[in-house]
Amino acid sequence: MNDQEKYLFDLRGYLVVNNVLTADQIEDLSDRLEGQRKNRDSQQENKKPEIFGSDRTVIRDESAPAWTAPSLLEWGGTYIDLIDLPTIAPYLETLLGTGYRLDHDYLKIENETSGHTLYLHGGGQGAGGPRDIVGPTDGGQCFYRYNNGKFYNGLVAVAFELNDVSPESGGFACVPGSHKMNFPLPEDWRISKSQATVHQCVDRVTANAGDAIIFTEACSHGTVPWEAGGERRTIFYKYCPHAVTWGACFYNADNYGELTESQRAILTPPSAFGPHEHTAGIWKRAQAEQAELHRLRREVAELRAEQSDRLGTSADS
Ligand SMILES: O=C(O)CCC(=O)C(=O)O
Repeated sequence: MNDQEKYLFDLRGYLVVNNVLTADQIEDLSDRLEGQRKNRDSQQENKKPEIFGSDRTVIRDESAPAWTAPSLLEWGGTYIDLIDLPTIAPYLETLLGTGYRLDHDYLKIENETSGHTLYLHGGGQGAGGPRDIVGPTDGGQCFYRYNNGKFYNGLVAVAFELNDVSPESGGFACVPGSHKMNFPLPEDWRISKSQATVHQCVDRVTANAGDAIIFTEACSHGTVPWEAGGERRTIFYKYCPHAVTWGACFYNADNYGELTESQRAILTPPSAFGPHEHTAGIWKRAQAEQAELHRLRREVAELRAEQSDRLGTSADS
C-alpha cells in the first residue's frame, strides 16, 4: 500500500485497486457462480435480490453444525484463492495488522429487477442502533483510527467486481470521510429508493471487472439502486483484526479441501492470540469433534433406515 493509497484511504475510507483479478480468475469466479445460479433456479423460485454465501448471522440448514455456516468457499477454485490473494494481502496487513482473519463472505447480484434501496449504514463514532444494519448497538465494532503510524479498523471489506460498474448504473457508494465522523448520519439521508433521491454527499464509486473496492465498514456506505441494463455481480470478503468478530459463526477450515497454511491461518476463529499454536490446538479439537458429530449423525441415520426397513419387512410377512 503506497503513500498515495494510505492518504486516500485515511481521507475517504475506501480505495479502488485496479486489476487485482486476472482474466482467468474472473472467468473461473463467474463460471462457478453461474453454475450455482442455474442450480438454485432449478430448485426454487428465482428470488430477488440474489445473495449467496453467508453473513453468518442465521442458520438456514437445521442439519448444519452450529458454528459453521454456508460460504462461497464451498465453491472452490478461485473462491479459495481469494482468501489470501497476493494483490490484496499487503493492503489487509497494513489496514488490520498481522494475523487478521476472514470473518464472513457473500456475493450479491444487482440488476434492474433486483429492487435495491440505498440503505446507508456504518459511520464513525456511534454507529449501530435499531436503524443501522451494522448491529443493534455500537459495541465499538465500527472503529477506525490511525495512531502511531498504524491503521486500526474493526472490519475491512474487499468487494471484487465481476462486471464493469459505471457511475450512472448504481453499486457501491459511501459518504467519503464519514469513518471519522463524530455525529450520526442524518436519518433522512439514510434511505433512497431511487438514484434521484441519493444525497449529494454520497460518492458513487466506479470500478471495472477485476478491480476491488476496499472499504472500512466504519464509513457510511451502501448500494445505490441499479438503474442500468446488465448486471453487477460483486463478491465480498470481509476481514477483521484477529481478536474481533462480527459473525456469530466461524469457518471450519477442514470443509474446503486442501488449503495453504496461510489460508488456514486466515480462517482461524477470533482470539487475542490470533493464529497461534495454542489457539490452533483448541480449534483442531473442535474440528475433530465436528467431524465426529457428522460421522455419528450418519451412523444414526443408517441405523434408523435399517430399523425401519426391518419393521416394514416383518409387518409385510
Ligand atoms: O453494494 C455494495 O457494494 C455495498 C455493500 C454493503 O453495504 C456492505 O457490504 O455492507
